[in-house]
Amino acid sequence: MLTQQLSNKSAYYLSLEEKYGAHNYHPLPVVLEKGEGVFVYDVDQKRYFDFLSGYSAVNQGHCHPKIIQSLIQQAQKLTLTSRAFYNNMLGEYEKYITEYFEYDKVLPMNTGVEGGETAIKLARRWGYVQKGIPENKAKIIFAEGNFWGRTLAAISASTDPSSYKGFGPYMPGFELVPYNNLAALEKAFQDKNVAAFMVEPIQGEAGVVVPDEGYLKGVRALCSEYNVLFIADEIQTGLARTGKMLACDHENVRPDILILGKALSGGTIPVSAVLCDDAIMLNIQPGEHGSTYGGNPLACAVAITALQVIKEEGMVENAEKMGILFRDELAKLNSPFIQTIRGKGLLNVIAIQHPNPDAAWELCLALKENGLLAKPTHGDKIRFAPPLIITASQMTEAVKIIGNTLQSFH
Ligand code: PXG
Repeated sequence: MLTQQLSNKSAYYLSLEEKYGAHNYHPLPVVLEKGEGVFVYDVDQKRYFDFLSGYSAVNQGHCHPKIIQSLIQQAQKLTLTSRAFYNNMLGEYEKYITEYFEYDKVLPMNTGVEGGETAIKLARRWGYVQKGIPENKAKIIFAEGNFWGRTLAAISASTDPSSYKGFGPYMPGFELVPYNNLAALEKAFQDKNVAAFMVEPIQGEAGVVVPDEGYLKGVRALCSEYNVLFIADEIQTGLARTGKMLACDHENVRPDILILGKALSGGTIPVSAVLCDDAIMLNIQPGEHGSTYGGNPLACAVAITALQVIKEEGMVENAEKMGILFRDELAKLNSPFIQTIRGKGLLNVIAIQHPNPDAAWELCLALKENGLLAKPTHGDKIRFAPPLIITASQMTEAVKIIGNTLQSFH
């Protein structure tokens, strides 16, 4: 067993979590203590390529110097006021992010799932006030295989039993349609009480499911035709991850409500944002929604810099280029264990074909031994999503590690 190679130090930290922490995760047995750019280091100073990037929270690379500098500078000045008072960072951030993404307004939150909740509240309110949906009748449509977090509303929309099973009762007013199926969506839209369709432009947790070309354009057209809001959950796909600033940009569509999170703070603190135009945003009045930490000055300072460096350092272009290099090099390995390679930009996944049902997990353990961290998902898949600052020579070295690991894999 590869896990037997754990150092005493690592074993100690594992045992602490085992004894004192809830058992709600099943991590790879590696204990990290430092991160720098595309690399992380364990407690024994072993270096690894990080090919998970905190599920795309660390797009800008670990401990990006400029982001950390903003974090430190603002932390020494003012961190939280609550929204009971104004602060000198929130307005600047609101101006910056709304101009960056070309929406009238932003509503700042913290975690991704709160962004999702906020988007749905905005859509329901818009449905009642603007669309004329009768009270308490608003419906929100989701796509099967969606993942947007762990709150009761999020799991109520989930089709994954490990998310929802045993946590009922569930949120009413939610409906599901198959992903990547415009006919089913149009059918669902026949109901006049539908306020919104919330969808990931590429489904991340479902296993990097890329819809057919034209799907997002079709969603946009149907939403416009039936007066339904198009909510794009770009928490994982946004901020340059897929080789465009937003995954919706691949089809040049503009959602009515855009949700961002994760890399909005470059992996430092939880920062999420919901963006939309006045006709939607201004239906919520003072006191009707908020969060203690939402829009705190520390988050605002960090988010401005996290967005700045994406543009300054050309991360969109690099993600696109390195993604192509990665998929090409991986295909060249010609490994009998790789069944499929798919993805966009630096959000990629491979499906493993192997008689052993635990092969993907075993392979990730072997990759770890060889200095590359990735996490299996849905049994047979492995996601590869390094920070977007990865260079061509680093990518080549990383693919070599994957190739060598596959070669000695049985
Ligand atoms: N939307 C998408 C598309 C996501 O991938 C969320 C919303 C929720 O974000 P927060 O910040 O609330 O986790 C995600 C989160 C986990 C886990 O451990 C979550 C994600 C990916 C992997 C693991 O719950 N994505």
